[in-house]
Amino acid sequence: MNCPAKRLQLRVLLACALWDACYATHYGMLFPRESATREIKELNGLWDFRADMSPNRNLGFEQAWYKRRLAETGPVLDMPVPASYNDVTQDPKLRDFIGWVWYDREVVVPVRWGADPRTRVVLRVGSAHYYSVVWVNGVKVAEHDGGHLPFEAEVGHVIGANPSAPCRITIAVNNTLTLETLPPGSIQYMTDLTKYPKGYFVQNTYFDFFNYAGIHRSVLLYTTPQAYVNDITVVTDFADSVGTVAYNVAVSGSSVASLKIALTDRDGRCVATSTGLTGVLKVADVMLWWPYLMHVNPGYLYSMEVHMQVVDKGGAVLEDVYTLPVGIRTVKVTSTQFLINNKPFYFHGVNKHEDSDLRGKGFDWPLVVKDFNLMKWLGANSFRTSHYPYAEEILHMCDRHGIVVIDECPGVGIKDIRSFGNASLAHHLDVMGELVTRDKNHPSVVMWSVANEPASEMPPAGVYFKTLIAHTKSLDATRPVTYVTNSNYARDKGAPFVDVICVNSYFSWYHDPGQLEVISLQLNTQFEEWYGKYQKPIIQSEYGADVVPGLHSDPPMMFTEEYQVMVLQSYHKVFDQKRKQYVIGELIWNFADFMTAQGVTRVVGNKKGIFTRQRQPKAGAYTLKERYWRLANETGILPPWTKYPCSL
Ligand code: GCB
Repeated sequence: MNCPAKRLQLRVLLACALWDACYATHYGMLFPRESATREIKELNGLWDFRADMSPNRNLGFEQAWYKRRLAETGPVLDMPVPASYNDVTQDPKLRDFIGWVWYDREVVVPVRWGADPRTRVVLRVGSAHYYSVVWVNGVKVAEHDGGHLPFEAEVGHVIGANPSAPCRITIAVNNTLTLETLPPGSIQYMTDLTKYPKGYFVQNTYFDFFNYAGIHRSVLLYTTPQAYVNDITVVTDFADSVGTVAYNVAVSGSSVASLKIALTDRDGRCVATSTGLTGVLKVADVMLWWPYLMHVNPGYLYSMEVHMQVVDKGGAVLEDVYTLPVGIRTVKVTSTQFLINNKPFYFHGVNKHEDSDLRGKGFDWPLVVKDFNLMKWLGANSFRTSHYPYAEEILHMCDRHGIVVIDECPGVGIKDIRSFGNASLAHHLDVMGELVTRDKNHPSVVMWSVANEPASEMPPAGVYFKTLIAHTKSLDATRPVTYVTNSNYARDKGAPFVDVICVNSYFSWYHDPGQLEVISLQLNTQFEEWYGKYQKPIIQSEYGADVVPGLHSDPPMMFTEEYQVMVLQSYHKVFDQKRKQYVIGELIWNFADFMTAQGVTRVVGNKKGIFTRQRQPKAGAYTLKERYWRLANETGILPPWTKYPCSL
């Protein structure tokens, strides 16, 4: 046997043996997909809505609003789902509301769903910010702590009680942030009655984006058989021209299931088959998954069809079919490089927010498609999901287009020492579990980020991040883990545990404002110190400057288009020296302007976008576009359809 083949076999054996170590949790949150055995009913559109404006925000629970139609409890508003509720009315009290809001609507469910005892009916909320309680026909079915990640409940038993009756879904959502939520926040009561009315309180947050709230992603009902494919995990590898997909399938509702697994290529040709809950699919002449601008054919995906059959106690055959897109690729980190498929990958990308006019953080396909078109126009090959997990539909787009993702959890603004306590850590570990379970199969996701700019110099930060990073690695041994820092290299307690240093800096903006000439020296010092101390590859995970679009000055002054261009160019000169050594990426802050809380440093939001909030380019966008296409030309292979350089 030749060496690469032997190495591959060993790696496959290792992959099988390490299943438990690789993916310790198996509570299954497969993205709902229709199949021959699964149906979906989308519940998006207008819901009735009522904010609980009572002084203690608890009237809804005291009066049990979930027991009848919300419209019978008092005045309701039309509220679109998905959307943040904050910006869709003219009411400042609703824009800045803190506390419980209530949604409800009636749904017509196919009678056979409720009537058939072999059908499992699941209600799924893609995300609701922040704390949610869900009832179906007045029966509580779910409670979930945390925005940005999906949660589910089996509701067949409630619907089945009266299959032909309309089904009322009520969702109460509370956006209050405390020192133990992620992100953390605190409620402050203003008790000086000479300055504030009685009972006045504010929500303090320690992050720089608006605390949009409501039902932000799709609400769905979907079916599976009672015995069903609950989870699938794939780990991919290759040697020479042979790819491998080591898989593990978790089945629920039956202990004996027979499985047929078939992997098909893009043209629908079956390239590998298997049976059994765990196994390895071998793919000859493999088409690897490559990032955008690194290969002529980026984002190549196979389809893995899992076909499960069980015979239930009554002798009836139950079948379930689930098809998972699979990209075959590897990720490795050395002390100076980030390797995808063993080739150096340089992140030239952006940081984003889920944020837009009117919708706030509500999922919106036109916005998603526009943003992907803009990223590709820019020549960006990657982004970070600053500062929370994005919608799964966005990750599917990344898989298909070859856009590389640093997947960040909502650990942003951990600044108060009380947010390093046991309860906070326990919740943080849970959230990482939910995130890894949701996103582990996306080839586009190449690294986990467990936090953004925590107070990593505080004494408890060392133990906190050591535990959190070790836990994340125990959930997924196949991807590097980082957190994003901006603190002093020598006092950063978590840095010894990360695989890649991600550092944010705003030279000549927050420090030495207006002094463009100091950027190159200070940035050079930053890189040398971090690398000198840790010998790990570094990503400049944020840099930038605010621009009020249309403001100009020469010589450049802060907030003008020219100043942003100068900041970018000054950083780029240093990146160009250091990327020959250990700098493995640069992510601009930010892709687009976004809304923040009101404050004296924010002019209707953060204006560091290279695009406006309406996605129109500022001068900085052209500077970056020119650079990113040049970088792509040097380091990658441009797809044949690319018009570069004529399109510049
Ligand atoms: C940062 C934060 C980001 C802010 C940005 C800024 O370091 O990570 O959330 O928006 O700076 O513009 O201040």
